[in-house]
Amino acid sequence: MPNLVNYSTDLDVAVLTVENPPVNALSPGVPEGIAAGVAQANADAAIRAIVLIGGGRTFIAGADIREFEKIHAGQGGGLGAIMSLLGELENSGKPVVAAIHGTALGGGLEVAMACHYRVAVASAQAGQPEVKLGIIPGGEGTQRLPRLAGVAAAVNLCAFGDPIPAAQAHAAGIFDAIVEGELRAGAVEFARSVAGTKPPKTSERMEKLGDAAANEAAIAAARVEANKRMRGQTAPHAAIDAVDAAWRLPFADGCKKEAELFEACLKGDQSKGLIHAFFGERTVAKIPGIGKDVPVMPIRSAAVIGAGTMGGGITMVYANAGIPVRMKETTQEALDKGMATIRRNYENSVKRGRFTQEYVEQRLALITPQLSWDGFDTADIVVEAVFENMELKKKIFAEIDGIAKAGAVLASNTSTLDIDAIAAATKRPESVIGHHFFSPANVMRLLEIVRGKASSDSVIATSMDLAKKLRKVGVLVGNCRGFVGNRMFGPYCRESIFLVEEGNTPERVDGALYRFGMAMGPLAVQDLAGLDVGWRIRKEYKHLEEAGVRHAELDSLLCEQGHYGQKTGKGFFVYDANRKASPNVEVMGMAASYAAGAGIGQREASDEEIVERCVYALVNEGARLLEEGFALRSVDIDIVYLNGYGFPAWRGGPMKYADLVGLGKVCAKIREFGVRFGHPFWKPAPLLERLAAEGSSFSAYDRGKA
Ligand code: 3H9
Repeated sequence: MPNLVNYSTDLDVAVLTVENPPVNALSPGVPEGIAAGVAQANADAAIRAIVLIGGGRTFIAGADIREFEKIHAGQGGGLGAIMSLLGELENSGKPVVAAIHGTALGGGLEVAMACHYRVAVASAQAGQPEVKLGIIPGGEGTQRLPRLAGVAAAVNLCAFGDPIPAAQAHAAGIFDAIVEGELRAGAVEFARSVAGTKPPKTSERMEKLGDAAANEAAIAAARVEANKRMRGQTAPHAAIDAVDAAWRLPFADGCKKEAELFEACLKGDQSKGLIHAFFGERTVAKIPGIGKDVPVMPIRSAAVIGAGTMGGGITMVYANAGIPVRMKETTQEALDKGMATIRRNYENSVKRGRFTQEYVEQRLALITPQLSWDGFDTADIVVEAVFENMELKKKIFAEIDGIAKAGAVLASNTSTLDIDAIAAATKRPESVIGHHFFSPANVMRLLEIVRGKASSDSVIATSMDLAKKLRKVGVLVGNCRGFVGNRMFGPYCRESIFLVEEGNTPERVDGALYRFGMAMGPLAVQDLAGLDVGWRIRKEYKHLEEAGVRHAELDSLLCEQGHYGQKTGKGFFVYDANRKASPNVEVMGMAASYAAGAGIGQREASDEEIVERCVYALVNEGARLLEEGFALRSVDIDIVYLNGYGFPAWRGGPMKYADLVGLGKVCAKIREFGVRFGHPFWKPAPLLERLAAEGSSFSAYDRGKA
């Protein structure tokens, strides 16, 4: 086993330094190394106290999440050494002081709480983020944390998973002291000050456990909050149950309860989905063939063309990242309107407490609204965000080509158009790339980075790096109609509309998908995006439609009557002045008369059928994208759907969900739909068919490509 814990001494204090970069996770060898260090220090008469510290950028950031993946895959992986370490630390005859910088998270905080004291630098953070991985603290954290911080603070940390800064952890009683200056020296000094005293055991502390009435109120409040903030997730409730046990049961029994709950969560599909999402978010940043040697251009200034919904949102994204940004429009009126919207958005953020007034002023100062091309010749990136029209975009790119400096990134925010055709309007197609932001751009985390056939490696690497700086999740996709997200969204929406045409109310269809976990139902999303968008595109591509194949028609019928969704107050739903939706009583009548004319049978679909038709439509198109190479890996598709389309993270994304259902079952159902509906699109994608026949999965396919 490699030596992952370094033992050194500072006179009478032993210092155990965890050296397991990048985040000092408790990988196999780390708990054993710490335990060995504690034993060595206890056996050495010259040592009077022990400091546990992390080497590099952080204290221990938790258990090694790869071990959970191994457990999920039935490939071993164990936590036994962590569990025995906790007892060995607490039972050490010589006091152990955890010295914390960076992040003490999950198992890292649990190890620190099993130590006798915790000291931290002011910039440190502490947290139990396990619920974000679909599990709960499994290293006795739900039992020790309430003993240090009280039930109310502990239940919030364990149920919602957000870390807290050192000052708050100190005030709560989790940290004993904040160290000014150098951490190691401060921790050694602290350790020396407690050497020779009886080490206090957190498990034996009772003074913070409070009274029944207050604890019950805190637990009940956390449950209400969990239902609101983490709808559909089981881990937050399991975490609440475990913390509840801490004040009701003796420590050992509480730990047993925690272990049962932890085990149940770890075995469940939600942890598989969330752990897939955790690694997925990091995997998408890795582009095969584009290594660290590819130069990344620094983006210090930006220029955006268009001050509409997208242009304004993108401008805010740059300003929020501290990058000075010019925003150009063609008329003063449009420019003023765009700036007014930006100001209003910022004001709302201040009202909601998201930003301070001072922060907003600083961001606004970074934005230069203008009608001219001034400064476009020095910008490191030019982002086009005008109306979705190819001729207009080509004209603008030809214009930018004549102005932008050599080497500048030229990005289009198109959501459907051909990047290669846009790039061909310039004499430098290698500099052109798609940056497809999702509306509202300043809120949605997804950025589809669309690679044209000429986009240079450096422009791709720069875009991926920039995404991170803009606090977006950048996913590299290929250049096909709709790219990854919207190409899949088409079949998903089609099925939702078909279901209404077959006699299911929009409330039923959206309700089933909302209960599945989608942030919004597909019909409400279409109302939000504007039904006219799809209607116009459909008219433009009418010539490509296959004769005799059923198409969703109800959205077009609504548009023909002037109902475009939220923007006109009516679509699949009716909207009041506050955009609150209620049923549109006219929809079912329209659906019935259309269906009668088109010979579409009326039948009520179960929740199961609604979910299967809509979600498997996503999966099947996803499989095609994967096979055609427009998505690099299935996990890229999942990350697109989790961050841009409100797919529930605890289901892992559409492709992971299909893996969890079993590709054999998904494929059989798609074939069954094919027989039942006779539509050519209900034909399993060849890749799906092959993987299903092999008993394989999309995740295994990804691993094969890695
Ligand atoms: C737990 O502790 C359960 C216990 O209760 C049970 C005890 C019995 N394991 O995010 P970054 C990798 S559950 C394995 O880019 P940053 C990550 O994949 C755990 N790997 O850096 C990436 O790899 P790569 C509770 C991990 O500076 C690299 O490290 N803890 C782990 O932006 C850098 O990561 C958590 O949930 C891990 N625990 O952010 C903390 N953590 O380079 C999860 C990271 O190959 N981690 N990696 O792509 C985080 O939140 C962030 O990584 C952190 C650093 C804030 C620490």
